[in-house]
Amino acid sequence: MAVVFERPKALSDVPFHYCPGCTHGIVHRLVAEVLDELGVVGQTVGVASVGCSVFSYNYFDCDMVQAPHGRAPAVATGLKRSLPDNVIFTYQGDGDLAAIGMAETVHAATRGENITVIFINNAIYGMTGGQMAPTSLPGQVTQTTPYGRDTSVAGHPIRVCELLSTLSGTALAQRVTVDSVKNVNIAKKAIKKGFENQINKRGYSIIEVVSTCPTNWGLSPQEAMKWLQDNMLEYYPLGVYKDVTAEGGNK
Ligand SMILES: Cc1ncc(C[n+]2csc(CCOP(=O)(O)OP(=O)(O)O)c2C)c(N)n1
Ligand code: SF4
Repeated sequence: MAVVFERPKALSDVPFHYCPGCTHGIVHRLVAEVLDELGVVGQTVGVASVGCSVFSYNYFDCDMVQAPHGRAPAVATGLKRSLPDNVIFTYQGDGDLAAIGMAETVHAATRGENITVIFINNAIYGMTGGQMAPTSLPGQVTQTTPYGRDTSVAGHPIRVCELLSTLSGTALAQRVTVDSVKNVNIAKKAIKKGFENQINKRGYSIIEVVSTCPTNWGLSPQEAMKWLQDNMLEYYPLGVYKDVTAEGGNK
């Protein structure tokens, strides 16, 4: 019988612990499919961060390092510089990348570190119970903004791709989501481009995936996907913010 669906080789045979409706699992699969297609699993080192995806080191069947507290880009820098022929990626949430890890992120990008960054923006701190993240939307109710995020007190959400696209060392800054088959396919292409950039030594690539956290948003999986579509995509428009391979360089 023809095989129509199977687990990517780059994923271990370990069940995910993610909540129902959480998009971490979809993105894990896309990264694994890309590693399989590029034939680089045996030479890849992933860097897990803090947050729900800390356990990604159990799921990706390549070498993994865990870098707490936003230091994933710094650890990835060291790995890539000492192992230039290996493929190095980080997998980071918005609390990790855009709060405690923002300095490392900006400096790795501006140095043009030749790494691939998978950035999961679910507008909240998932693992620790739903506190406000730098990416939480204006008015969004979280554990630490029970009356909604007041931008006059808590500031405005950070648009990471727009910010990093201004830096010379950034090769690719693209925002995608995984709310439909069409968008899953676009997301996979972007992730593949991010890894191909690294193989071709083009510099820092970031793929931001607008994601769900049904558990901490207090919504069902279906409601969460609709909330993402109705609220997040307006503040975080999908698209390519910088692509050095595009005609004319930047966009
Ligand atoms: C310096 C520091 N502050 C706080 C924490 C606690 N902490 C662990 S995970 C996390 C939230 C991570 O959220 P995010 O990166 O958005 O990932 P998610 O769980 O939503 O996937 C926090 C605050 C920590 N580990 N270190
Ligand atoms: S708490 Fe949120 S981010 Fe974490 S696994 Fe559950 S749905 Fe996903």
